[in-house]
Amino acid sequence: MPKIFCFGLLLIILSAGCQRPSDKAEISIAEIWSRPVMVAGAMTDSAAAHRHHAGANGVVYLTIQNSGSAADRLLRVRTEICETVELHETIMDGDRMMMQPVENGIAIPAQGSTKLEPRGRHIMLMGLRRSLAVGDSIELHLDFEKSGTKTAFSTVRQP
Ligand SMILES: [Cu+2]
Repeated sequence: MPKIFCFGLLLIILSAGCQRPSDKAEISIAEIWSRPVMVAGAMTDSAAAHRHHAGANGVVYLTIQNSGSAADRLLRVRTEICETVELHETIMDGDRMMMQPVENGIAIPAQGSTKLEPRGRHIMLMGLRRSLAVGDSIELHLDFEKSGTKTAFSTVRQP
């Protein structure tokens, strides 16, 4: 075997041994659900519904698990079901509960999980294009800083 070939092979074996799985985030989505929302007129006249009910909003709650050894971050969410999507957190203004957009995404710790749940952080579906009925499934594309895009389906159910 030529010397140069042996050296190349050795390099490949060494570099394979040097791979560090510890530097990766391993994201999975669990317990993903949405509240039902009636968008009046959505079934009969979609154009009119769009004009009159563009303000109808939906919500998505979920648990994001990270079995990897690097932290990750949910940056944004995309879906066809509404006009825009925002990441929100719930804050108290005196005894009034309010929502505001989350700055810089939502962190998911290494070897941990982040829960978006009622009265806390959530994914806000702004300007729904149709009603969300119990049993419906909403396709969502979640963009993570390290893990790229994950597709998940939120099931509409009663809280
Ligand atoms: Cu909100």
